[in-house]
Amino acid sequence: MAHIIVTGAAGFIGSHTVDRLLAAGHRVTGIDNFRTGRRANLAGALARPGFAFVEGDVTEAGVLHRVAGTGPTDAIIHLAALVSVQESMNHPGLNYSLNLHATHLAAEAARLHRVPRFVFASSAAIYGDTADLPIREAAEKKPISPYGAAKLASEALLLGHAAAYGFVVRCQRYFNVFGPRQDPASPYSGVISIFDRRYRAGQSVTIYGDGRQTRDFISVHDVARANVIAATQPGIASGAANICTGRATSLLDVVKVFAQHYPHVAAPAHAESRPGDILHSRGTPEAAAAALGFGAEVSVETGLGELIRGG
Ligand code: UD2
Repeated sequence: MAHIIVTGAAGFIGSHTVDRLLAAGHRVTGIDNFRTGRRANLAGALARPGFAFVEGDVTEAGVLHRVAGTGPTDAIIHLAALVSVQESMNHPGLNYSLNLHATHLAAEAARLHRVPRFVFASSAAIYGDTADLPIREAAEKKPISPYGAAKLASEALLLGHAAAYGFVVRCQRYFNVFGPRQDPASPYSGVISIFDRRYRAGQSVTIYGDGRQTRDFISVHDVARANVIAATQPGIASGAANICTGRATSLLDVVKVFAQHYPHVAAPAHAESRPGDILHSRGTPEAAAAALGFGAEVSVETGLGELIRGG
């Protein structure tokens, strides 16, 4: 049984990661300031004896330091972040505080308290808009947003710390994550969370463009499993890997699944493509398989079915 600190524990990916760690018998200390995370996401975890929760802001020096100083910690899973690319465009300074400075503070907590493992929520956004698909880890990194830039800078910071101070860092480059608890609040939220909310309300969805654009949609259950492996499996070395399925799913395919479940909802409307929207994104899953023994197991159809049934 390990003790793991999870930052951003009340968030979409954080809360699923916490649930999976607890189910595997680990002890978890979760940190969140509820900026975008929700207490309701931790309802299951808070009822379990292996879970402790600290309400706090990881951009404040001392918060993680204090938590890591309370006893031996086997890993930090750092998921707390400004999660919206659009918000990073509007507020780059806030983005660098949450997505880079907080990484530095978390890395320092790992160094000072001799935490042997560190798992970081990186993103496919570090690659930018590449036409060279599927995206390999060695591809050129050309972020096109403050969000992508901060994630890329955080990777460099962490891998430098890992090499200098002798702990293991895994940078998890998530592709398009979907599943229960994803927040559909903004027009720039993940498309599946927006579609789910609208179909539930009996409202038709809007497809920007012809719907043939594709993404590498990965279930949050697979992402949480990848985090647990990276944090707890023995014999893992530092590095970065795509956390993806390697498969392309079009928006039309996604809508087809929703339409089967909601036959009475009107057909989607089409609108102009979003400026700056990329047509296709898909990653190579081989590096995660080699480094972590991880492969996605939940198909988009299965994951969507679970989401739609209320999961
Ligand atoms: C964005 C972010 C990515 C991540 C992801 C959420 C960028 C560069 N990347 O990527 O980092 O946060 O969102 O999983 O911003 N769409 C519709 N109708 C809608 C909403 C979206 O057709 O109501 C389209 C959208 O124009 C795009 C596709 O669906 O072509 C996927 O959109 P998304 O925002 O879920 O994901 P993505 O890959 O653009």
